[in-house]
Amino acid sequence: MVEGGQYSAPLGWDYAPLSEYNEKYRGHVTFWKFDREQGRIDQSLSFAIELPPYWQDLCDAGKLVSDGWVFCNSLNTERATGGVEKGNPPFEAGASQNDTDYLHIFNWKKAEEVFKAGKFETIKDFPVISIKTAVEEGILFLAPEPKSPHGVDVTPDGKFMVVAGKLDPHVTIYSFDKLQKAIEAKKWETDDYGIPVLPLDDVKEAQVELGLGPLHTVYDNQGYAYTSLFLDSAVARWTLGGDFADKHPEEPWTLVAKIPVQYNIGHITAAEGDTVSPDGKYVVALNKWAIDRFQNVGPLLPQNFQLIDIDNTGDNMQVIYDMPIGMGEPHYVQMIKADKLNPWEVYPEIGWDPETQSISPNAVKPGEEKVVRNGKNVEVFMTVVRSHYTPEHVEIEQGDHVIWHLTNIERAYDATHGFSIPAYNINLSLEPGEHQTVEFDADVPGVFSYYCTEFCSALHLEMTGYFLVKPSGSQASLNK
Ligand SMILES: [Cu+2]
Repeated sequence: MVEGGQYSAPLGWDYAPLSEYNEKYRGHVTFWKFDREQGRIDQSLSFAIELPPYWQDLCDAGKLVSDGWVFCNSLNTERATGGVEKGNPPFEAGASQNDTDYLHIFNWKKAEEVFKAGKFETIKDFPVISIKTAVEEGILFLAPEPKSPHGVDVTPDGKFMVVAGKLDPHVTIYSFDKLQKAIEAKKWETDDYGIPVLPLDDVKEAQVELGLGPLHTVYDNQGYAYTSLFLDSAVARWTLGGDFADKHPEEPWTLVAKIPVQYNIGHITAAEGDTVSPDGKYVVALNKWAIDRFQNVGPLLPQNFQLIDIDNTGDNMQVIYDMPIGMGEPHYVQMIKADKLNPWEVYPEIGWDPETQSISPNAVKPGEEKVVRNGKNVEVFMTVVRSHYTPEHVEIEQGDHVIWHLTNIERAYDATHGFSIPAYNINLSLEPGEHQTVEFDADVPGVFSYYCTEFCSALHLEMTGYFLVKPSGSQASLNK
């Protein structure tokens, strides 16, 4: 997994004044090893690459022919350091002076070899390949890209990298083949840090003028690309070239149609559009603003998803569904075929602990419910089923330490129960077969209802019990 560092700073969170920005501040990209078997990041096989203090942003991995390579955008190659309050140009102006920023091109497979050969420094316990090593080993190259880019998106065949510069009305398409030829030809200048900069004209395949504020690009199965246009509030459909040129009737690298969305689209997703075999049919526009699209229910407006039917050629795209979402801007969405999901309907066995993915040793069987006291420790073993808890009375003393085991013994699909003791801030959801244990000190005396928080049957309100906490004995109170 590849992670751009975004804003530059001295590596390892060291201090350095902004006057030493060029020398001491650095960008970086981190390559996290993902262990598929464990479903976890393996930090022992992860490393970073030191980069100039440009702001490395989004990345996309190569695939098929470009497998083993990674492409990352950057902005603020001007190395502006802000300080509007001191009379300096604000970041937004200082970082937008140049016509181009740098596409960062990494040979990550080679970087992994260099890392495994021990050619790195360790900064705060994390391995970092230096710029110098990355250049010497042929891991890192730059190419100019239109100013203030955001999305870099590799085409389904892995042969092209599409970059959208927010302040340029075009998308720029790089050819992986041309990048390789330019690298082999070693015809380059270098940036201030000695990194090869491949000439744009040598590596560019095409530029397509789409409109204002292009951000991100996704793909369908008919050789079309779809780019979000932030300022136009539109989705642009355009044609891919290369091997895709036979899939559609239009000229390659041509704008075919634009469909308006409401309002200001940011990210965009297509059905399996990031893969080597996109599904086509649908695109979702992830809109950053909703403005007057929905009823005003207060200053925080919803954001907005719009589903676009793209299952037809030419300019017949249609917005077919409009959905407000009550959260901040989602930054990535993947649309995958539902038949790829194969979730459990209920947990595999009664007493299942979802955290250990096994039957809990404290799982409670029907007929074996009990309350066990051991000094000040009280363990409750409880079953949960429509529509009662067993036991329905749990009586303890103030100051007891309570370990409460709950097993939902349901085997019916969707038969979820809740368990709540609000005064003790306890609130569980127990899916069919699930086991949970909660542990707390019963420091507040009184009578507390515990009850189910899922409407599980006509007698759901009757699914309750009493948790009785007797005040500490009068003798104990006198002793205080
Ligand atoms: Cu219930």
